[in-house]
Amino acid sequence: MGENKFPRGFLWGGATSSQQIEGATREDGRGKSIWDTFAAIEGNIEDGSTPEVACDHYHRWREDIDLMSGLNLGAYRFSIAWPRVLPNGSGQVNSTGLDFYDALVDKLLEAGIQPFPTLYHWDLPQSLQDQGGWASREIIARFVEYSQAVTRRLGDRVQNWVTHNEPWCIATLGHEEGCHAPGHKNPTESLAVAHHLLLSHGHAVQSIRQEVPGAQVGIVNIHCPAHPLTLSPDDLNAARWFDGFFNRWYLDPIFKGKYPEDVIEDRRAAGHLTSGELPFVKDGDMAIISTHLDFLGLNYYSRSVQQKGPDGNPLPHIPVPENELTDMGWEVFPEGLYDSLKRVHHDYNPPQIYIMENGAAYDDPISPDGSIKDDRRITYYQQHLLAAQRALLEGVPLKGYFAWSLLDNFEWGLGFAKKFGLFAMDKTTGNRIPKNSAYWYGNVAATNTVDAPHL
Ligand code: IFM
Repeated sequence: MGENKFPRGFLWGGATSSQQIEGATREDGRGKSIWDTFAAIEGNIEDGSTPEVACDHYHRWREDIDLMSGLNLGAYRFSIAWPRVLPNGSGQVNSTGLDFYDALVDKLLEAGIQPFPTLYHWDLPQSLQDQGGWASREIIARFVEYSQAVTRRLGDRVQNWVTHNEPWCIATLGHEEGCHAPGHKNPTESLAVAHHLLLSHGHAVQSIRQEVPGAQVGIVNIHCPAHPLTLSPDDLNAARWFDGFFNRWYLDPIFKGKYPEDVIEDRRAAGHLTSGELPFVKDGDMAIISTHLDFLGLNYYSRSVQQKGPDGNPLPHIPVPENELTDMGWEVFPEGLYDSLKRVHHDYNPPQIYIMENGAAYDDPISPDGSIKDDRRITYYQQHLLAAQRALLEGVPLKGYFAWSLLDNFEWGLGFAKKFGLFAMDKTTGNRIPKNSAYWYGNVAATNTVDAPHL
């Protein structure tokens, strides 16, 4: 492997999700999702936008695959909208909804692009939320039913499957902080939600393997290294707390079959649990959650610097002024990707790892010559890829990298104001406009080499 060269067969991909790009939320029998509901409530989405049209990918998907071919991509990570497949969450399958993914998969394969579908990237059917959503144990059977409907249709062509995207975000942002759908602020509920997500993941892994012989199955977790602001015992404890709450609460059950004791104690001390027992865990659950995986998808954006706050609890996030921040307010910290890969490999040893999301939000204008000079995004990608390559050279079984995101899209509670795309989208025409980072990334994929950007 040359200095900046990646191994032969390394997969270069782009990533998106259904609710963020598809639009067509009322077409062809699609049911309502919790994000349709959440976005319709005034004040929930910072720029007042909704995902009703989004990037209109539901109609422009052929063109979007052509964009990926133009970038020499070998893989595409997208998600399937549960409400398109089962408009009521369960029961009658909407075959027109599945037709969309069927055609998408065929065209991807024709273009030599491996499909990496994610079953759940946050767009729960509203009717299931009305029955308790992820807080109810009933949802597990519904998720398996949904995963069967999808794998029975696509499993003859799709080998790589992801169950959930970022359970931490679903549990914490959606059920503890309330800034994501369904907008609940209930820490006790969020713990049950996390457990039901993990348990539904374990059941779905088993079901996917039954339906798709030879399937490669994984889950995608967001990973965020926690660093203490100072080496004081309080700050060190704050960093331990954050790491437990964000990373280990998900990785320990999946790979070790148990929840971390220190986090259980943190939650009990905070009053989120009445005792050191987890009331939602039943006999046999942990064995199902820790069903062997073929790969772990790791999403990385930034680190978190932790400090004990005035009330004794860790402060949520300390920006480090000397480092650059992206438009999300997230510190650019490429070493954190190297550390995350090494840590996950060392502590959990998944057989294969894919970086399933990595990227940066920056808003760069269209220049008079029509180009979008997003140099900061190119530098971000370059530095993170070099950090990933360093981990690879040191033995981490990293198999591929998916840039987040192919297109500027609906960035959840922040609407369309935060732009992660390799392609921008003209608001009026919906036309895709390549940014300079798209050309740069296309060259990385073509040469399997991370060149220094010429800025
Ligand atoms: O846009 C999101 C994506 O849906 C999940 N991971 C983080 C991205 C950036 O916030």
